[in-house]
Amino acid sequence: MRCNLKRAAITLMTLGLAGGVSAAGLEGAPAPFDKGGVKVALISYISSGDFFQAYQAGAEAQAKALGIDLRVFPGKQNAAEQREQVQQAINLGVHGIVVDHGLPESLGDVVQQAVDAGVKVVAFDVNLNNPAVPQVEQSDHELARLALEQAVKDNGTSFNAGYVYVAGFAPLDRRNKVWDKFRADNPGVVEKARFGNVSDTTATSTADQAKAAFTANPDISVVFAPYDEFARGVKLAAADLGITDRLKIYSADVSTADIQEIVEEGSPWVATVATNPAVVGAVSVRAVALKIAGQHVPERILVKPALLTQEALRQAGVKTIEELAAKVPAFSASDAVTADWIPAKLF
Ligand code: SR1
Repeated sequence: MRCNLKRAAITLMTLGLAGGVSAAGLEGAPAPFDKGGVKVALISYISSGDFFQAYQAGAEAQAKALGIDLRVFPGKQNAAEQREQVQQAINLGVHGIVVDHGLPESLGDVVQQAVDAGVKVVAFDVNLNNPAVPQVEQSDHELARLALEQAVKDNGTSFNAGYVYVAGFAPLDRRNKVWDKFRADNPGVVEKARFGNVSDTTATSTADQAKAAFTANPDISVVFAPYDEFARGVKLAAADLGITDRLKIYSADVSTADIQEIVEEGSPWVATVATNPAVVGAVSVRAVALKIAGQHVPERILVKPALLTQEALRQAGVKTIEELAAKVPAFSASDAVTADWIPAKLF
């Protein structure tokens, strides 16, 4: 199912490309893109799950449109391996590296080695605190704010909540700041349980934790689960315990599989706030391409998310991410880090 999703994303995204790219280079582009042979490494910390597969598909489609030879280093949630992959990429002689998530403490020095070697580096969702490394992110504060505003709209300002969080991941830490402020501003919101897990089995491990949390706290009525794998886990737990009718889940991220889980009858997953991860992957590659071409890239590159409620998705009859992209402009493209020589029309 997930492989099909990725294939569908790539097929869609490679149709209708602006063209002009050949093995010899990209017509009208600055050096080194005019001659071709540009190598970029995409080094991920996590590769499993819909978000990261779609992100990679978007990066691959944008790389193809730019004539970039993109080397993908699959993430296995292994910080030591990700470090080594940065070193391998430097040794391969890549022009650029996109670092997708990871732990800043294990990446800082090797990324500096890459920068010192003249490699252009862009980070997605990992704070490397390096002025030479622009950061791509999804406006995580806005994302969390929109989800929590919807929770208040549906449930008022007094409810018992479950919260899914794992510290150390930049997007989750940014969303957590909004959760902390939200609770301070709304003393009627009580965090009864906090749990979470990020691994290659995030959803099922989170489900086990959620079951324990719901059993110990049967009065939880709202769960803030700001990562789609967390939301899937919570939904699984609620179904196993037979409590879907007294729970509402607010999340981040969206995929075709998520849309199906949200709109299905009786689903407790009532809202998510999301970007199209394929668009974020494309933005990351454009950012590194601009840096390789010696052009200006802002320090922070934001891709704005949109609120998707269960009600709105059902009303619109949207069943897939492609249908969503056709209806919500932000899901088909971003105007972040573009240039007239970059083919950016990916859908
Ligand atoms: C473990 S971090 C997971 C998050 O990374 C991306 O920012 C996605 O939005 C996902 O929620």
